[in-house]
Amino acid sequence: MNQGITHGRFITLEGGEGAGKTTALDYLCARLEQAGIRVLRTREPGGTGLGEKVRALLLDPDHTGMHADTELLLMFAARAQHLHEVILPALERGEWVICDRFTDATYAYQGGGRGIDVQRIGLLEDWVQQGMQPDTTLLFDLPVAQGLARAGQRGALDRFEQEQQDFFTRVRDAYLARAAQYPDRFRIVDAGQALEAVQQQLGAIIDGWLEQEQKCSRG
Ligand code: Z5A
Repeated sequence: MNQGITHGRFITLEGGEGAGKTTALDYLCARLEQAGIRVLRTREPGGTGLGEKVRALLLDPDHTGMHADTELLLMFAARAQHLHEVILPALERGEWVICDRFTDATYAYQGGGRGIDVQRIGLLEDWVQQGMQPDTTLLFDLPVAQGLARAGQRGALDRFEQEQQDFFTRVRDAYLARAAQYPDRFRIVDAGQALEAVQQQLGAIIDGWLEQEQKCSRG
């Protein structure tokens, strides 16, 4: 995290529906813990008692009339609590925080998907995060139809999953635009491949992180 805190690492996982983030989190956390790194696994929206209640409000398919601004503000309300209660304290303890979605999801879903002006999102980002950004963001990218087919095998759809394919196409485009805008922070994972091939890509990324850690600890 680049706000003067030099210990701990803040890694976020992003992607469209069914991209395999949750599956990848198990693998990532296990590999890092095997290497002796203290890992805190969390998610957005959610990650705190209060945030999980906000998540339930956001995903509830009964809330068909939720205004896009309400959705945006609820995302950042949950994020403020998550940052102060969980993420920042863990980084200060030297832990690696691995978070399933963060603010890039807001740019992708509320910006790309809902069409909210990115400058308005940026105002809230500055207010809540005060310059704080993830160290690394892994973008799990795959064709929209492939992701929807994977996610569709899970039964009842939440409020976001009920959106149409063009919504998810805008989400994917917005994610790819973010990755192009911040190439130093983003790593794109080809999530359309079979699980083993995805894990190979992740393995190479993790090896790179561990090498960096060794160099830092040697001074
Ligand atoms: N949201 C937002 O709008 N704005 C914001 O700022 C934030 C979030 C933070 C909840 O997120 C919603 O919140 C989300 C965006 C919005 N919208 N939706 N929907 P979420 O992350 O909790 O929910 P999700 O995106 O629906 O997660 P997901 O669909 O579960 O995707 P995933 O975690 O990336 O996938 P997965 O569960 O690991 O895998 C899905 C299935 O595919 C599962 O059966 C796996 O076994 C299978 N899978 C995984 N990898 C593979 C490979 N490589 N091959 C074949 N099958 C695979």
